Amino acid sequence: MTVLRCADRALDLSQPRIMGVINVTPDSFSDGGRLLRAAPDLPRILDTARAMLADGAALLDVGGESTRPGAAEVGAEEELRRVLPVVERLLELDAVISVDTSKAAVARRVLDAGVHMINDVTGGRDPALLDVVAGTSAALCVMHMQGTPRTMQSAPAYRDVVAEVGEHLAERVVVCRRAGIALDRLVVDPGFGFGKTLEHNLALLRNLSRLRVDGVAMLVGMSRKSMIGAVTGRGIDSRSAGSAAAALLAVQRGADIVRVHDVAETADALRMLAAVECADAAR
Ligand code: HH2
Repeated sequence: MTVLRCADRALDLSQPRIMGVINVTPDSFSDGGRLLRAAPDLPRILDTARAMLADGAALLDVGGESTRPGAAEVGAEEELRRVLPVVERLLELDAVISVDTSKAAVARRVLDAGVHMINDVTGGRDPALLDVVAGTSAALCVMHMQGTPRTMQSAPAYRDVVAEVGEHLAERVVVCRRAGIALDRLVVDPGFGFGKTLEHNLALLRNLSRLRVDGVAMLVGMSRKSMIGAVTGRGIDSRSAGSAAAALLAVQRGADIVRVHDVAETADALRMLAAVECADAAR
């Protein structure tokens, strides 16, 4: 997989890519309420997005519903009220614009508006969402989650987390292909923190290369999550170094795209990796 087809954009994956997180929610775990007042704060969102691109992001992921453990569910109308005006503006920028949604109705409206990718944390559980994406040439990210955001952290349990998540991702790829979405439009994601304990998350990161599905891009999101807090002992606002280290470890183990809040720090970490690998290749 060297190119991910995302509607009219082609994302070159011969080098790792950074996806910047734009949460237009009142309650996201790390940045809720920053970009949404009574309505989306469009000037501030555009400034944030431009800064992320200048810092090295190639994709921007816009979310209108928090998926943090126990988060309240949001209706499609409210989700669209939050994300649609935002994506309409972000589409002016030179980036792959993704929308983080599990609702077919939301996906349809934002794809009509021109977004390049749908990021579904339920991994395409709703066949209607797969049909909507299949009817376009946009990309789709399918993530693994045990349970639902409301229940997922109550008692996550696996026989063998690496094998089970790997099997699930391979199965979702088959389902997506049957629905009519080609391999070069698909992205898989092990879903760090979604129905996983710290030990599960660390095992997945350690064995990330085993989770790859042939011919399919891989995305990971660990940025600022509780696994970083548990390892470093730091609060949400002080997890950028731990998050950049986790992104680096993921790229070394085969991730193509890292979904992060702190783009500049992540880009520096990946620059260091590229410099070392280039020097290695030249020897
Ligand atoms: N994590 C979050 C949201 N969406 N999508 C993918 N593909 N992978 C992830 O790991 C992932 C995701 C949670 O992070 P965040 O968006 O910062 O928080 P919230 O869900 O509270 O808005």
